[in-house]
Formats: sequence, C-alpha cells, structure tokens
Amino acid sequence: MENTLGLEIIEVVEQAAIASAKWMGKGEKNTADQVAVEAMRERMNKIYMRGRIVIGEGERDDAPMLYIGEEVGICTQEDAKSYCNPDELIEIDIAVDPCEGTNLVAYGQNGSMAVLAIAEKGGLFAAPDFYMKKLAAPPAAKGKVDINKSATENLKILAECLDRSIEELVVVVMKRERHDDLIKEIREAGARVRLISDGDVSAAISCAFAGTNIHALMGIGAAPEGVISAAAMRCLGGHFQGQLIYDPAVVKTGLIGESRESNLERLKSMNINDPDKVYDVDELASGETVLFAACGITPGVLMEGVRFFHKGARTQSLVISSQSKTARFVDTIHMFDQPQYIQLR
Ligand code: VTB
Repeated sequence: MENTLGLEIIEVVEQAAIASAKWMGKGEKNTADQVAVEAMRERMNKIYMRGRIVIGEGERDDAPMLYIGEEVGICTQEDAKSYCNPDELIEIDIAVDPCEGTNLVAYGQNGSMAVLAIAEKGGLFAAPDFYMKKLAAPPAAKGKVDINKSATENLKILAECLDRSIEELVVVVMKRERHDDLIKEIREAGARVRLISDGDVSAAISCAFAGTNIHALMGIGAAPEGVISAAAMRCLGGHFQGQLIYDPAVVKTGLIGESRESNLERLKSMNINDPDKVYDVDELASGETVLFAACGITPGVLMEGVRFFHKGARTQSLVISSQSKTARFVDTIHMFDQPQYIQLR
C-alpha cells in the first residue's frame, strides 16, 4: 500500500495546502476550507486506488465533497472500470481534514495544515461528529499516562518517563472556557501551558517528536481530529487516548435540540454502545497498515507553511508510515508555469 500511495498522498496534501494558503489572512475561513477540499478531492481522484471517505467534511446531505461514504480514486469512477482491475486493489478507508484550523488560515496564524490518514478498510474508527477528551504524550510515556488519571498525576508520570522535572514540561491546551479548571490544575502542578486557539492535530503529533518542546496535549477537541491524530501517533509509537463527550453540560456538539439523552441515542444508532469507553491508539487506528500525511498551510511546530514566489510555491510535508516505520519530511518546490530553472529559496 505504501509503495503505491506514499508519494501520491504527499501531492494530495500539498495541493490542498497550496490552494488554502492563497486564502491565508483573508478572513474567509469557509473559502479557505472549500478550496482545500476541492484541491484534495481532485488530486485524490487521480490516484489508482479504491478509497472511501470515513472521516470527511460531514454527512452526504450537508457536504457536497469528501462527505462520509464518498468513494474516491480512479478505480471508483464509472469510466475507469475498463482499465482498473478491482480485484487487484485492496479497499482503503481515508480520513481527511483538508484544512485543519480554518480560523488559523483565515487570520494568518500558525499551526494550520492539510491532513489525511489512510488504512485498509475498517482500519480507522469512523468517529461521530462529537467532541473527544484527548490525551497525547511522547512514546516514552505510552501506556503509562492515562486519561482516567488527573492532570496532576499524569504530569508526575510524564516527568518520570521523560526524566525531567514537572517544571520543564509543556502541555498544549486549546484556549476554551471548558478548559479553565484543567489549565489551573496544570499550572498548579508546576508545568507550563501553551495555549492554542485551534489545531489540536498538530499539537498531538508534536508530542511524539523530540525537540518540539511539547510534552502533552490535554483537553477536549473534535473526535474526527482525534482519529487523525491517533493514526499518526500509532505509526510514531506515541501515546494517544480519546473518550467521546456526549454531555452538553461539558460541551455542546451544536446539534439542534441536543440533550444528553439524544446524544446517547445517536451514539447507540452508530453502534457505540459504551459511550464512556476510552479508546486507545490501536482502537482509533486499528489498521494493519496506517499511513498519515500532512502539509503545512501556515507555519507550525513541525512544518513550514506554504511560501509563494514568482510562478511557484514551496511546501513542507510530513508522511508517516506504519509499514516502513518512517516519518519523512518532504520539502517540495512547485513550479506553476514551467520556469527555465529551479531556484532554491
Ligand atoms: C476542534 C479541534 C480542531 O477546531 O475541533 C476545534 O479539534 C473546534 O473546537 O483542531 P471548538 O468547537 O471548541 O471551537 C480545531 O481547532 C480546528 O479544526
């Protein structure tokens, strides 16, 4: 799977990032998202594969493109049946977030990226559009920190695993009212908090890379983003746990007329019978082969953002594979108009 898809998915996230970056700082988050979706879908449909979107832009009725259940790839198109041999290709599931951090792009802030994860059919948890309590930590703390423990306890464990003092630890938390107590607790325990306005996928993955000075992600973000983060953490050997939040007293999902009961009903209808279950990384991204790709739209901790120059752009992407056990940073110069020569900038 990796051999055929590895390079192509870099281009998928690159194209989405370039399209979205053109809207950087323009204050129009919906357009920044829409152009990324279109670019991602167009490039994806040129790949020789049989793909199905499991995490996407929404339900079919609400999202015209990259909706949940949409089939993508050349071999899912009617006119390609003549030269595609479906028996030759495994079916794959794809989770996409073409513009992770639309506000960040719209307001020219750091940390947005185009991102996707792939696994063989059934290999990614089809998370409902709910919130998720998340805990991400470096590989050294995998299975030792626990989302059921308090932030204070987890910081003690983390400090031990990383052989540091708690004061040296940095925890990323999304700046939201729902996290006020959590932020207070982390500070009281002695650790430092890096508040972000959006983009917790990038924050989660950063935990798995030494040198980012990010040691944990704590708090509540969106569940689909949790699955995408888990796919990367699965490949990187990092810690990731997620627990769905269905109580509107904690955070409202935004569904019309929602209540605790109606949310529970909705989860049941999706065959989620234990709503309090804590999912670990291997359950959120259970596939035998998992691939992850991201490309910076605006600059971030792990990747540069898109930089435009005369008739071209330069991007930085990250491709992670559970199969080859690699995390590749790919620096690409894109020439829009056949220049005479390539200049490194
Ligand atoms: C979360 C987070 C994402 O949007 O979904 C957030 O996981 C929205 O949270 O990374 P609120 O509803 O509390 O604003 C992102 O930050 C960007 O998609």
